[in-house]
Amino acid sequence: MNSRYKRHLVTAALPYANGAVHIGHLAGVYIPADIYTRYLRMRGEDVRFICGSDEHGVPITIKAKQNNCTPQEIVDKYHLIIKDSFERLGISFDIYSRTTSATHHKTASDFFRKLYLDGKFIERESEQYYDEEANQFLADRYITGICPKCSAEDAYGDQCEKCGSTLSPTELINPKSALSGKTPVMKSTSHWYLPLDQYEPWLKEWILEGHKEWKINVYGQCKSWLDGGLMPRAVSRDLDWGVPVPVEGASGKVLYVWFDAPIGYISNTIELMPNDWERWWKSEDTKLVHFIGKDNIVFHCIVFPAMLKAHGDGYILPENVPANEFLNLEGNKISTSRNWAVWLHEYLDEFPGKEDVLRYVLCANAPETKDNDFTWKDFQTRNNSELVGIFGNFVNRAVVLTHKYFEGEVPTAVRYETVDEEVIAQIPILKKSIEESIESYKFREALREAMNLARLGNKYLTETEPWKIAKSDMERVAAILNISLQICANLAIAFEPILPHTTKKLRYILNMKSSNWSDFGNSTILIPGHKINQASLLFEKIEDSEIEFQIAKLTATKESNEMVVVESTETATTPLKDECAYEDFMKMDIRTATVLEAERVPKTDKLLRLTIDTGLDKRTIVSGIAEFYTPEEMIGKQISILANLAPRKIKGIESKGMILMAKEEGGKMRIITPEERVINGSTIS
Ligand code: B3M
Ligand code: ZN
Repeated sequence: MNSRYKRHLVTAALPYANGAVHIGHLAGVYIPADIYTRYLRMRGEDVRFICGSDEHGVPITIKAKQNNCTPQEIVDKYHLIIKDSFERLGISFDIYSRTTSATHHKTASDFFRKLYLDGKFIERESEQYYDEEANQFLADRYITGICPKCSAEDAYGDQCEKCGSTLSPTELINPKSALSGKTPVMKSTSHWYLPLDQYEPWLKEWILEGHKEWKINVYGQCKSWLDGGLMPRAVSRDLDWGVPVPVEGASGKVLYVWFDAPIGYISNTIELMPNDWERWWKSEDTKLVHFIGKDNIVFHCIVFPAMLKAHGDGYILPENVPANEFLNLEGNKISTSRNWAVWLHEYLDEFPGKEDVLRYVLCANAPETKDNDFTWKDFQTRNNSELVGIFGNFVNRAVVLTHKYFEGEVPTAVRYETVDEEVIAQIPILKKSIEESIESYKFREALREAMNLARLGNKYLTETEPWKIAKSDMERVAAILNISLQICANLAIAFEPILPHTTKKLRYILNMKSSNWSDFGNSTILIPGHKINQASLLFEKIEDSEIEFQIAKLTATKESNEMVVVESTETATTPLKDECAYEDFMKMDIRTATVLEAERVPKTDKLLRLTIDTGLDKRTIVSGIAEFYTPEEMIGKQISILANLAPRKIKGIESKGMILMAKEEGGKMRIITPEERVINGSTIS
């Protein structure tokens, strides 16, 4: 790194604490940011990696309303889930704090006050919708009505989800307050605006002239905003959740979430280094890089820099803003509200020890230049044929052969042949290419090059076939294995930023104490006579059943999204049964379980034989649902069962228990699934 910078401040977008983190967030922001940061640290650079939860904003208040709880309860819940899952995945933040912290409230408040006192804002009156029953102004999301473009019934004040149009609340036909259902009235309110138009010439110069090296998607978005002409933007809102506007007579107003959130990068740095933070934020020796998703570009490249500029006080600006595009899931847009996602915390529970597989696949498929698709099949293939088949296989062969022929000691290479020299020469070339890729934010490319090192090793072993010459020429075998082990040691360094859990294992196998980037490229990292440990598998094969389970989970999501419509149009019901004593009901042991395997019972139309996990045991149930569900659909579904029904033999198979079904008058049956996945064996009462 020949850079002019003395230190690196790396930030990753602050996730909203109104939901968990999913693979789209990871591929777009957190995995690239973590690779970049780990790489810099390995190079001995002075780095701080800053993140935290974004805990303000309307989506959080809406989620709280839906859940009948306070916004604080919502953010407390998701902050913990997010923080914990990042940690388990090995995202190496130096701090992961939150914007409800006292430090953040003070920092954001001071920031606003300085701009206010310096006369950087303009104050404007405007007419906005007000709910007279709830006594509050309505944020755009709190107003619903008929879309003026496509006539959809339930468009929001800022957007119609049906046709995708961007709207303003006054465009909605027949607007209703989402709080009371009443028709809102217009009322005047005043807000503070940051006059972005005044910063336009400066921004044009700084970005369009000064940062032509930014990624095309980032530069292009900035250019189109700047060419279109900037307008003053409101930085306050009428809301009771957020950082209060620190100005006399502004009660009931808070800072707009996009004003306070980026200040969170500063507050979290202050929390991390209370005495030293200014050196990081106010020195031209610091390189500031923001990792974000494409929907955040305008805020990080235009609004936040204008805020920093307005503040004065020597704040530095980002040197780069490597924003990614979006990741889709199995061909569909990831959606939190429709639960169309792979949630990180669920992945970590369902694939223990496979943190790096997710890191690998999401880096390999990162939507760096265009939207990309994640599929479970691709996940399996990349694991089985790349991680297991190439990387794991090579290391395993080198280590096993070293134990077989040299009792686990690195042998001496007395002489190199041409093929050896060629392989050795490749290592520093790959190193250089990995460095260039990471430093220009091309992480897929870096991963591909690191994998090429493993490919190189594999090919080398396959071509030189040391096992065949072991009888005749041990000196040659020694040279080959020495070189193979050096490649393994180089792999342990090359992959460290991308697959930190795996390289830790690999370093243990090779008995390497540390991994310094400066050793990378070297073919004498492990000295002859150095003792290595026994081989153990770096990666395990992922079976079809594991993938089927995941696909079934998604299929169930899809169905439940569609099922809502079906249910609400039907009315037929069966008559009520006679009264039942509570004690009688309590005799039934009703629980949740998950279907592990499903197959048709031969020579029947209606029966499926299911193997289920009840949390207590694995058992077989025969159920008459084959008319309604195929075996494939049932695998992975969470169901409700009567667990203590006396066992019965059905078609010669012992069935232990019964699946509870919702049965329509017409005979249609659907399984009963908990609204959210719960632990198997949870009792139902
Ligand atoms: N919470 C938006 C998002 O997660 C927002 C990022 C803030 S970064 C300062 O897309
Ligand atoms: Zn519409």
